[in-house]
Amino acid sequence: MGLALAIALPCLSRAEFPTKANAANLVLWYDQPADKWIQALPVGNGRLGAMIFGQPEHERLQLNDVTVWSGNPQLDADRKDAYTHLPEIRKAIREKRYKDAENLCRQYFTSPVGYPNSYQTLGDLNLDFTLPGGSVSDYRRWLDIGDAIAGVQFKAGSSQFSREIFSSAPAGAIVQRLTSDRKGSLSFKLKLSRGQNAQTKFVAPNTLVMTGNTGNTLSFEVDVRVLTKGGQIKGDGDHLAVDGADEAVILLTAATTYALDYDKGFKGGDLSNAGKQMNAALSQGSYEALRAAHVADYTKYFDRVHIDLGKADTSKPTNERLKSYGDGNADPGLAALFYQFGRYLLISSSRPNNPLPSNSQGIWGDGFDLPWKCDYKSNINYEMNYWPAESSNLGEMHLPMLRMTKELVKPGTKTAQAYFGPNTPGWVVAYTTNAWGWTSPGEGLPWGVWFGGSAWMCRHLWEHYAYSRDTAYLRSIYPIMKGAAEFWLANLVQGEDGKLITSPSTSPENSFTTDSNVTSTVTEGATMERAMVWDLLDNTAKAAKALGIDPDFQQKLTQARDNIRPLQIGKAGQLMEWNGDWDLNSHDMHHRHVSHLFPLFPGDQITVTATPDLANAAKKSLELRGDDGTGWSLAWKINLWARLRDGDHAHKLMSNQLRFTENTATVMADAGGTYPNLFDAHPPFQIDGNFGFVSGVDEMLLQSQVRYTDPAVPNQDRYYIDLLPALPSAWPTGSITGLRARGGFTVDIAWRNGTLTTARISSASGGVGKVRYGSRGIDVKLPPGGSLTLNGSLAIVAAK
Ligand code: FUC
Repeated sequence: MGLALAIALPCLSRAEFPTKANAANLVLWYDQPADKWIQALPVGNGRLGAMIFGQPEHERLQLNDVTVWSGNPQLDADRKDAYTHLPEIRKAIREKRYKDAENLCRQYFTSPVGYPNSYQTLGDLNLDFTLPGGSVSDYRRWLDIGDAIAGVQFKAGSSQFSREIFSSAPAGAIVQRLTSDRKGSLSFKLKLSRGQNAQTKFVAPNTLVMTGNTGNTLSFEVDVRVLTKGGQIKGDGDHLAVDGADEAVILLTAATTYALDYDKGFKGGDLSNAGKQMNAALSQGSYEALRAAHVADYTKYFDRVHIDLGKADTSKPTNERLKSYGDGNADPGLAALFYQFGRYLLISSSRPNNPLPSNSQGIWGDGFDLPWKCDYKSNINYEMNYWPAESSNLGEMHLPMLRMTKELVKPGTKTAQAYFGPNTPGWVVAYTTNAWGWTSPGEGLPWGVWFGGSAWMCRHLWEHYAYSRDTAYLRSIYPIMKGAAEFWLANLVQGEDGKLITSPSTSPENSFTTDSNVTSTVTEGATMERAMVWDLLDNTAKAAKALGIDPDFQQKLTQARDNIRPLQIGKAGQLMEWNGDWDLNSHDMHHRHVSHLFPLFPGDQITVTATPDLANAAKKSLELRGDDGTGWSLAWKINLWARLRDGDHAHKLMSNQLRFTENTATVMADAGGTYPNLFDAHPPFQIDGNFGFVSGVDEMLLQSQVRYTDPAVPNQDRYYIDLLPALPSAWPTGSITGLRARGGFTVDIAWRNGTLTTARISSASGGVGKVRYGSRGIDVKLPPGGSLTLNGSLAIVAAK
């Protein structure tokens, strides 16, 4: 309290932040304040976030905390006797009475309770300034993703005003500094509020404290403290006022009672942490110290990857630049900025110790009932958030998701037994989850009845090992994978051809029409579920092998995997989505979900080298789906075209995703794009598209999913490292450093005129793999800390 922050005044012009080679292309900037939320700029420390509007007179920071969810745990969301209806559902499907099967599923295989709980806003911090007379001029606001600091600068009358804002992970606080070039000219009223269930009180001499709750389970506290140089602070009721200060620093901390702990009813967080964190932030001694600690903490992650895709038109405000990209003006730098912005968003919404993972809006959501509850939709959206975590060198940001998966085992065991029988082993997650450990199906069709969530989440558990080679980690999560696999080993059924399939089965949110013109959503053996179970059994077997354990179980896994009905090619040459060749009968050929292409990406069952016929079929399916979609759908297609090694087609999808839009209505098809603040538009805002884009760029420049067996160590999974597998002609010259490849590698790549010039492969842990480029290849075996530099012909030019 009363700490005098020594505030030196670094000039806030862009030239002051030359920390990176292409520093100017790491800045989102605008010459107007934000009027709408989709124009405001996000900061976040993983848990605590703000959207900054940058209004000169009436500034608003819309606040979020990743744990602020409405309602209470819904521990009894399963239909207890659902399993007793499983035989009749399966029978109806086998007898091809698909409408009956759908009705039975709706009646008996959904959840009997509603799904009302939503992620919510934490509130608003409003600053109402008394500005000197005269008009506002020379306005600029920005977000520098190179150091994760936002700023606002303008003149009012003849005085210059500046603001710097960041959300610091080491301090656990949002920090804001206000300065002016004229002494005593900072006067403002500060208000901390929330539209529901909260009260604010002034605590003398300089603090506001807001407390409240979102229901019976979760309470929160937000503390705001103002430190000034010069001037006076007065408080009154629920606000405080600063009069005539030279400078001000505003610190904001928050805490909630939430804990990711199913056994404790998701309680255990301590509200006193808000005050403790405030004291810890104050003990840093100065604004500069807080800022330096924040920048050091953030850049240790962000600076791992640098990307240069060519010309970057940084002269225009970002919203204009985005519009002009859509006009066809070549600005590959915008794709590079959008790529790095996605990495920024992941670091800012999913720090390693986050109490919850990044949700469908990351941590940024304004409202009390957010779109689709802003939850963790496991039929694509949740996983897409984490597609770039490993490949773009942010493996630690994956951890909140991996911890959440562990926490779903107990409720998922209940769901497995309720729907598949009391003796069913293992655990399962259906179409979504949330902060309260939801694992049940939904209350309706077509989204609700789909049981692929656990398999897809386990792919992420495995991938963290595939990239990190951390065997102790693998040992710790293996039982979770094993449980998910045991569930499916017990619940696969034999199809008419004797092959293993799932039943009932859906292809997320899509419907089929049979040749006899019956339209339904429920069948058996839909391609995606078969592919996801294949993937789960395959990854679990690889995990057991790598750990050298469970030989009998390994055999069971691989036997069942090899007995799953193979992927099928239909009459149009497409990869069949259903258990019948019905794709061409569809009433919605361009459906946004491309679920049956899971085995191409993110799965690895289809590769252009090992299964070229299936890859061609996947290509046909993609063509049938078309090049439009919702934001995340476009992003998925970028990754799929990259896996098909068609860089130009992937780039076309990127351009579609980088379409300027301000549409925030819910549109289910073909309106995907990008908002002025570079948030992805489903529409409405959904962050999955931002993350899917990052992964798409990674897949265009580097792939490492194709496996080979090393006869010397057959138990170890080994990978080809494919350089520039889908380089588009729009990026003739460029470089990327710091990408990660499976097998424990870090890869730097440079190219010129569309051709590889240099690649540097290094490995902290030591690693063995095969590097490929075009028709050339080279075996790589690196000791811990070793590296190899190759030229464009893959000849070794340096080794360490
Ligand atoms: C699934 C998708 C929708 C949306 C929602 C959050 O239901 O089909 O397009 O992304 O999740």
